[in-house]
Amino acid sequence: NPKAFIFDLDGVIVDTAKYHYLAWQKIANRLGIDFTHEHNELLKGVSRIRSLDIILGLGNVEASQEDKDKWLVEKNEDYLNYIVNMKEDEILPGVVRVLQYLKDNGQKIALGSASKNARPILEKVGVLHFFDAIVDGNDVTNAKPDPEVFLRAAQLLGIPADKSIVFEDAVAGIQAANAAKMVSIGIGDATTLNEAQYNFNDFTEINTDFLQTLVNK
Ligand code: G16
Ligand code: MG
Repeated sequence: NPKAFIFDLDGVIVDTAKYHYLAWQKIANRLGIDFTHEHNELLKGVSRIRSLDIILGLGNVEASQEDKDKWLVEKNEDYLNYIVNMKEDEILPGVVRVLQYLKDNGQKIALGSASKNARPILEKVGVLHFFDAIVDGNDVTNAKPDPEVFLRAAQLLGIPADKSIVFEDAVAGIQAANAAKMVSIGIGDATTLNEAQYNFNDFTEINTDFLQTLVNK
């Protein structure tokens, strides 16, 4: 019986945070808001709308809904200009090997992301064909740490939650996986992601023995 392997996008498969940062910075600069790399960390795994509110909060800027809607569109258009230039070499180290191993061993693979741009990004970096299901920011009403995105992914794959494994780089994503009663695997700083059941700095540290253990669990 196959297991469901569910991947977050930003910070797990690709580092799109740097493009989000550049696009948000243009909006922030125009509004006179100091928006640093450290501030950008607060936006990881957070929805687009919530990200704008956080940035406006940093500068104590109040804005009308009309202005906010306009900035959200501008930000995304700018972000997409970076995305169209993404290349296959922007896939994070070890990811393709893990996807290929799971595929070769008959496992089910899904994406569980907050991004509304998930499909074009997966296509751009050439891994879209690995995914049996994609659940992204267009499909869910409750953001991580709510488990909705991962539960929906497992459901689409026809695999029970307790036979599902989640790879995540954000604290809220690990909490969502735990709330779904799935195996949570933190990718990144183990201290930050200490709520995860397993921790790795990146996918190069995940060997086939470990993957096989997950498959046999
Ligand atoms: C990603 C990023 C967030 C971004 C969100 C929405 O989440 O980490 O910074 O705000 O997607 O992205 P978009 O503006 O493309 O809809 P994830 O869940 O893939 O880590
Ligand atoms: Mg992420």
